[in-house]
Amino acid sequence: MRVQVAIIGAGPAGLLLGQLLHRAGIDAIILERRSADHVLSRIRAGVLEQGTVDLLDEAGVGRRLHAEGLVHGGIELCFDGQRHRIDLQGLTGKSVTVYGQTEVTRDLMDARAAAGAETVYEAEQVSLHDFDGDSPVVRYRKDGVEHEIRCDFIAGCDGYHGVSRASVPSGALETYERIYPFGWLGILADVKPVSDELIYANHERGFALCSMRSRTRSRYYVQCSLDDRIEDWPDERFWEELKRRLDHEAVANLVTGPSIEKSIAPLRSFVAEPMRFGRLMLAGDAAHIVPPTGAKGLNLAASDIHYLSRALIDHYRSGTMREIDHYSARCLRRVWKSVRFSWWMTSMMHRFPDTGEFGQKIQEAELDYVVGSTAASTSLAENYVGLPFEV
Ligand code: FAS
Ligand code: PHB
Repeated sequence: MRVQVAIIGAGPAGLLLGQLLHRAGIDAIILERRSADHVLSRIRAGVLEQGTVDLLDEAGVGRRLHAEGLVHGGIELCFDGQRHRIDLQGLTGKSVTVYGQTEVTRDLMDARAAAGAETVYEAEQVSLHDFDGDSPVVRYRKDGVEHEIRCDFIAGCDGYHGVSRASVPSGALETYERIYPFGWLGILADVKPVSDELIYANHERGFALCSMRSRTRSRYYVQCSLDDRIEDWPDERFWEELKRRLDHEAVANLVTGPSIEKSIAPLRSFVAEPMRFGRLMLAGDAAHIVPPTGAKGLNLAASDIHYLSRALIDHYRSGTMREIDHYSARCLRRVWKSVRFSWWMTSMMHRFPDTGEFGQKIQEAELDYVVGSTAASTSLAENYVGLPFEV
């Protein structure tokens, strides 16, 4: 089999790239290790930057997003028992849209099926070959049969644990990593959200986040120990701990109920440089990971696909590699700014083992400065709504 682009991974990065290439008349196949149902079962991101919304519109999958997504003009920071609103819209002229990654993925899967573009689910033993030359090859097994795909380019959209970055000779990669000494315990519950906008809470007991998926489905997180297991956190304990980290008004308004999903996610910052090796380009979590505090992971994947789709389209229209040659540097400039913001928000909002009483006072002073300074609030706001896609 021969295609122009072989995409590894049917998460948001791979599906969005497939959709943008299809609309440009470029032939791409997607190979996904898991089943479509498994991919859709993952509960992940919830906040979309305006740039991501615009890209989904460009991909022709914005209808449900605009019908069901919740446009938020602000977020709230809760510390020292008080909530303070950051006016994203007033400070930047931009908003964010609350619309779950699961729904983004579903919309992209539906569009790809409607277009008749091929996705091979449950593709086993995917392997990448000869991407340092002009004729890369991808091999995989499906239902016990070996397959080989010849292509012009491979897009490694297979996440942090994927095969793409692992296929790059180790000497060709520089990696940067910071692992955080805590995790996020998240639950999904069909209860009314505690507030109209997201609440990020700093508390001496640890971080908490009040988010949502709709006006009737809430998403909550509390910082937890990396030693914790799901069974250590029955619903009752979760709700009591969340209340201890929120302000009085939020506690009074909190509607609790049975969790329909519960998971613990470790937090890390990770970047692999460069993001291109010959005719293999990495995108999304395959190249970088951020702690979810800044709501950047999914949006950075979309950012990479903004650059990668334009570079591939330019190649097939111009016959040159001029945009592909700039792909990695363009992505990394925006990636590192998002990595910095996510690290900064995580450092300001969480309880570290060495935070102590002095560290708690410093965090509260920083938060007090941020909410009291137009310059500092604007800096947080313009990073949160998403920095521009630079050319
Ligand atoms: P993904 O990991 O989503 O997709 C990669 C795909 O490749 C997967 O479907 C995988 O099955 C497939 N794959 C892997 N290896 C393969 C192989 N060898 N062959 C074929 N296919 C292979 N981001 C936020 O912005 N906000 C959040 O709140 C948030 N919460 C998160 C919670 C958790 C537990 C995790 C793990 C991540 C969270 N993220 C969050 C980040 C997350 O949303 C990612 O940034 C986003 O999924 C990135 O999309 P992709 O790059 O497509 O990678
Ligand atoms: C979510 O709704 O899952 C969410 C929202 C904002 C974040 C992280 C997670 O910063």
